[in-house]
Amino acid sequence: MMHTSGFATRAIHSGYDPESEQGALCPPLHLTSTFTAPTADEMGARFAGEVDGHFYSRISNPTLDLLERRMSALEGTEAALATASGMGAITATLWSLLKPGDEILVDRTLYGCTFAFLRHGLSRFGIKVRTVDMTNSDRLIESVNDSTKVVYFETPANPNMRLVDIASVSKLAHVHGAKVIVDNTYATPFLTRPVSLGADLVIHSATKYLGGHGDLVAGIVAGRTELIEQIRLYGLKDMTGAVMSPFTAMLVLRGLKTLDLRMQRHCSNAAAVAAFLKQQDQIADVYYPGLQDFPQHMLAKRQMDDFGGMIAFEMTGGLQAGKKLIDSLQMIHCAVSLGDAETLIQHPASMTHSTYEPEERVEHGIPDGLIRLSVGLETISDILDDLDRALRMV
Ligand code: 3LM
Repeated sequence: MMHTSGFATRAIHSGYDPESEQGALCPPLHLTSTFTAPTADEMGARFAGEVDGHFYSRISNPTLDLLERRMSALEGTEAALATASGMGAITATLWSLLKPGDEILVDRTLYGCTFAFLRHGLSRFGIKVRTVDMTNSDRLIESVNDSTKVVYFETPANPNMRLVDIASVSKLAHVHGAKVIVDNTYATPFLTRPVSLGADLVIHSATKYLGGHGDLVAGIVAGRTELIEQIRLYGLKDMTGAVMSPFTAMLVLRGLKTLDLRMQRHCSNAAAVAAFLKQQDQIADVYYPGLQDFPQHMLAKRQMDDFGGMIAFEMTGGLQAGKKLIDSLQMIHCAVSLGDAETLIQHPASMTHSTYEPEERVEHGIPDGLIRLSVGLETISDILDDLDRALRMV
């Protein structure tokens, strides 16, 4: 029943019946590392997976279970897995699905630490990492082949906002038997449900919009039960141990209750900020999928229910002007991370994407002058006033 309810209803109710917890409106927090069983046979059967039941919180915990059910209801997947961070979700997933000799094909632009993991993690262990511009379908067709086991991308991509067509990339990857993994952190399931468009797995940094209040670090993977259980039992339990704490799960559950409301405000505030930036002489380019002249505006309309809260832009005065702008803002803080109530601004080349070498940044579409803005939930006139005042000082 719940899977067919509206998005906000699922974010508030799905997977929890207060009657099962003495009527408690809010689900209890299960702070326990281990679980007891009445007999040795029963505990053995739980370990063997012959019966349901918790036995240790690195494998499962009721508070995490609820978050996992709720995330699968929002992403429209059979199952989900909670992890200690977005990087925990990415590493547990990729360590589980790839072995030496396999190939992973990734999009040109990725979050800095994801890129660093491919280099310092997977590549060092005999997994071939290949990069392609997934916005170019001819290049993509040439690049996928039968050794490709995983196709991995972000849409919109952090930090430059490029979009990847989930349906067409999934179709092509599946011809070669590759699994498609989409990092849906920027869009959230409120805007895009990658599995409904053909992807196999969805990854989130729940630190961002899902938590939504800048008070936690967390990750999620969602997809088919068979894949999620493989990631839980190998990537998470044995390889990374990147388990979410029940405290964090409770905070993410609280955040999810307002995801629908918050995303609406993030989107309307960001649309207004993008339109404002577009009119400023000191700004050369604004990258926001909702702008009519955004190169992939039509794809954004097909694949996203609205255009999100993230903006990237370049100033006519280049990096120095961008830094001056950041330093001149009063309400808007200079900080990495995104999706919080507070509007945040940062410089990808020296911060979130400093894991790329300078020449790699050019190749991967991250110009030195690019500035990233995570538009928050403040009163829109205050955000615009702060930007306007700071732009006059540049
Ligand atoms: C950032 N991003 O400011 P955690 N996938 C995407 C992300 O943006 C991130 C992760 C995964 C930022 C973090 S940079 C030092 C701060 C698209 C994180 C990783 O492990 O939960 O941080 O998620 O862009």
